[in-house]
Amino acid sequence: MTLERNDWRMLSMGIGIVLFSLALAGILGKPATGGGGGPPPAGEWVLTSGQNSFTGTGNENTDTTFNMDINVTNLANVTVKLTWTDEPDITNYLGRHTNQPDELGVTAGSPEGESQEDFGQNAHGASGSVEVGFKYNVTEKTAPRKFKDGMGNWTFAVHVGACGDQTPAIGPGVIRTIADNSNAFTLTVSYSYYTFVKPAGAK
Ligand SMILES: [Ca+2]
Ligand SMILES: [Ca+2]
Repeated sequence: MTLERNDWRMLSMGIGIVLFSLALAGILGKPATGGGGGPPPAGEWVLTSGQNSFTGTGNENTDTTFNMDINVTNLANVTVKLTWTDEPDITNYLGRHTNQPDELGVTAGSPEGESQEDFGQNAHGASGSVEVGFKYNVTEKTAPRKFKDGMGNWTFAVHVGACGDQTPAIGPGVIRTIADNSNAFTLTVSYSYYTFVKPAGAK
């Protein structure tokens, strides 16, 4: 009788130990991210982004220039986007006018002297935008070579071209045209590059 009770106790204790061991293995055996149970990686090359914006107002047929340094290695791409919104239609005591579209453009020059430009018109009553982009051959695999393409001083010129005037809705000669001689704009320079990120807690 005593022996049987001890057997049951030993058996349930054994099962308990096995269950506890399995639970422990489940916790400890969880593989590190991407490690498959091996040692955790020392770090990885991650695509990181940066951005800078310029605002201004340009008169008709003038250029406004900006420049900025991009001091990172492994530059993957640079996107330069110009946006603007033409002034709203004017309605005065002489009647309603329609603000005809403006033409704006941007020229972007890389430190290596590569240049790209784009021009466009806004649709009536809507904002306009033009964009140019530069791409560089770098991936997370080649990033350890620390490419310097695109690193350095970039130049940007915003062109405000022909600005369509506020024309009267019922025809010229009856109501005078109101001149539109300028426009405000925003130039946004966005770029991405590979940077080495160590795992949390690593030295
Ligand atoms: Ca206009
Ligand atoms: Ca305008």
